[in-house]
Amino acid sequence: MQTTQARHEEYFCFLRSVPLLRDLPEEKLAKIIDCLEVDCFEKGEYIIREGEEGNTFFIIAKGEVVVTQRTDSFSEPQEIKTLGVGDYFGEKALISEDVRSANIICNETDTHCLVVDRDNFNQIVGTYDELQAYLKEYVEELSRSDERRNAL
Ligand code: WNU
Repeated sequence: MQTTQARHEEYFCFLRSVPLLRDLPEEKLAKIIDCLEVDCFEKGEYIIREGEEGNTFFIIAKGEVVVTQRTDSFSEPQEIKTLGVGDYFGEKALISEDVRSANIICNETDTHCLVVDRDNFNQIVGTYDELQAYLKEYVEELSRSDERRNAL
């Protein structure tokens, strides 16, 4: 069995490798580790569904996901990008206080995501201005690209 300490060290190293979190002080990373859960998905499983309410933020620890979105030009949701280890998603619904704006579909069997709920996300991001400003900016950029592709 893995000890709490070993788990802590493993995630600590991983979170340090995530560009978004790289510069966070050690105690913030420790706090994230204490409050995260790990969810596993199979290929084809929907992790997030466009239009649903969502209260979680995800970081990919293993595997790959695809992002798809409905647009007014096609009947089926269109693939807009793939995300892999160290990438994250689900921040937009939390920051914009809106429903999920795209689908996130598991693209590789045994994909692992670290999941942080809204309260913990707000506590972590809300107390770190640079991170908050960065994410706000990025979410606005996502809204602009949604408009450019005529997302519904
Ligand atoms: C996009 N438009 C929209 C991605 C992840 C993180 C960053 C891009 Cl900082 P949500 C659906 C999630 C959404 C985003 C993610 O899908 N997403 C996009 C787009 O062009 N969403 N509207 N690209 S991947 C990505 C930048 O995380 O958050 O909670 O759920 O709306």
